[in-house]
Amino acid sequence: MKNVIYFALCSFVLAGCCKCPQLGADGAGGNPFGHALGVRPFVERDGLLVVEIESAPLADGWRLETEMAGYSGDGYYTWRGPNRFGEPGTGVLAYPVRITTPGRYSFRLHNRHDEPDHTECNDVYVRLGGDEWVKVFSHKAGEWNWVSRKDFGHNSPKPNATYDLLAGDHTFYLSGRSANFSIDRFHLYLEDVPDPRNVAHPQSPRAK
Ligand SMILES: [Ca+2]
Repeated sequence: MKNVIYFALCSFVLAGCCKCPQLGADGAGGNPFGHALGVRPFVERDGLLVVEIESAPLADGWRLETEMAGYSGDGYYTWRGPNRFGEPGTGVLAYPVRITTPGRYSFRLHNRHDEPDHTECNDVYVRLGGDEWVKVFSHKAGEWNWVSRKDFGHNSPKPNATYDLLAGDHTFYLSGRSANFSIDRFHLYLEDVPDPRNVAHPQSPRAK
């Protein structure tokens, strides 16, 4: 009996509890270190930094799409690989940034998912430099939105995503987690920045 329970538990964990429909298994592999090396960083100005997701080369499992209006830039990336619950580091996208004003930055992903159950298919992994991967999720479904909360597990606080950043260069990494989750751009901003989540903000310039 104990073995049966163990097998059932393993199957549940391996399959993930998400009901997201999945396409194929093309999310496997990819460059685990992203493409940040040799890429000029985006430069923060006046406490705001704006980066289009599609500024990074596509990694396995992500697709550049344009079907859902409301995005900015040339499109958005959708995770078309399989669910990667408990498996960060697949389809790594790398975004080098240069901070000139140190402080506590809010991190917001302009994102969308259309799963009727807003608790499903709603997340991606985020990592700053060599830190741990953290699941960042949005509970809003059916529209582009900026909800970006860190999830440290069941019964843990789920705060809005923030990062304490020193002046200098950093790299943010994203990797696929939930099938069909779409990401368009991200903003990093200090508390006193006016209208910080407006998609009309242009992408930040790259360092010379
Ligand atoms: Ca975009």
